[in-house]
Amino acid sequence: MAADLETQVGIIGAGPAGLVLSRLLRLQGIDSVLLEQRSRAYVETRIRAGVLEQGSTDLLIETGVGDRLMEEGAVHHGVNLQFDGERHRIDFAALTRRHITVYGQQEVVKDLIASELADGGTVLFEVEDAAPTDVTGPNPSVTFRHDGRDRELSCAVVAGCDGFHGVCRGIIPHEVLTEYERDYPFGWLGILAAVAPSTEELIYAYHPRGFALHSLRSPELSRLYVQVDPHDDIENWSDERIWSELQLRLASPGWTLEEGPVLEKAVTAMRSYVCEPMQHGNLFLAGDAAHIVPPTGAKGMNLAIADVTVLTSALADWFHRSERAGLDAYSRRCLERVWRVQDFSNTMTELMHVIPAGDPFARQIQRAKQRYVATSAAMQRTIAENYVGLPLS
Ligand code: FAS
Ligand code: PHB
Repeated sequence: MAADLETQVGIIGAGPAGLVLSRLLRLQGIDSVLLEQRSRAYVETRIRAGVLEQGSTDLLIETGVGDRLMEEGAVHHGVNLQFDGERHRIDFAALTRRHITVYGQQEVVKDLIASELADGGTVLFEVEDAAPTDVTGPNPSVTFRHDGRDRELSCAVVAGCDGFHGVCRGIIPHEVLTEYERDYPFGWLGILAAVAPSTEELIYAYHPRGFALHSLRSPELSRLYVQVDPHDDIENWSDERIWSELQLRLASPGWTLEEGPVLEKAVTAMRSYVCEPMQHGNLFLAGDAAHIVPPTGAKGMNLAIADVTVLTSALADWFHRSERAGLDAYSRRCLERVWRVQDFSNTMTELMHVIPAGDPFARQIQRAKQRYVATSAAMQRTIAENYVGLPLS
């Protein structure tokens, strides 16, 4: 089948990684085509992450897709870590002079898709069987089906932005791939509730019954999570049971948690994963296609954005100046940040969760770490600088 579509960069996946990459490439005068398996409505309503590092919001604003983010996003200058009912505020402003913004991932996706289409970009939704071919040869391409037709996208580079369950990582031969994995012995049950947040800043709470998180989405919408067994069935969790656990785990003297109708609820397993390298020939993985972090550090979406800023710089060198050094160093450069973020996400996860059937020694170490967080400015600075995000390279 001859290619019936041609571009410079074929992007598989229209999540944060693929969409930010397409935007950044456009600003570099590099053409791309986005192939997404789901519908536009699905990707624009899929509830996921909620926290943007300052580096991410600065990038979205500087690249012209941050207008609604500036209007509707909530800038936060601190976060609360609570241990056994005692709340400790990590003061981002005093410790880092940087901030975070709470703005749902689906809103970021909406803004990026609108921008891409307004600029005449090519985003094909409901694509089936996308498959990179010849990524180590002279004629890379992506074959796929769309609107009942077999099609082929000819491109110089394929960007695998298709998430953890995508197809691109599988293109890298096993003999060159190293995979690092850690499955946590718990998951998160997350709810979206139609009630005004009971807090102005996020609250991460350790409680003997399990971790809980109070996040936000808007003045009318709250996003909350409780630690559950990773194999627990959402059917076991009535709205009443969820709110009861949240009341117990988030309780703090003089503070009230307001309840409201639960609009959505789901259980998400928690894992860490990294594949090395993140590239093979002219295939480059970015975002969840290459790595997964537990959401305790609020990093998944931000790490995807960091990857594609590195990839864009390397592709600009290659397409504009025929210099391939940046592409050859892509994995190495991304993985430096990936492992820093893995460390932070793992630290936050182990600090805040009840380790099921954990050994008493480990619990004492956890208590000592919690006390250290509560009392040490140095430790609070460490948490603050990682949470707001290290500057994008
Ligand atoms: P994504 O998974 O977002 O996007 C990949 C895209 O590729 C999807 O649209 C998918 O439909 C498409 N795709 C997959 N296979 C394809 C194929 N074969 N052909 C074409 N398209 C294909 N992170 C946080 O920081 N905080 C959170 O609270 C949080 N909650 C999460 C909850 C869930 C249920 C999940 C799964 C993830 C959560 N994450 C969270 C992590 C999440 O935000 C990711 O880090 C972020 O979406 C990464 O973005 P992408 O790499 O673009 O991957
Ligand atoms: C969210 O708002 O969905 C959220 C916030 C912080 C996290 C994870 C999820 O660490």
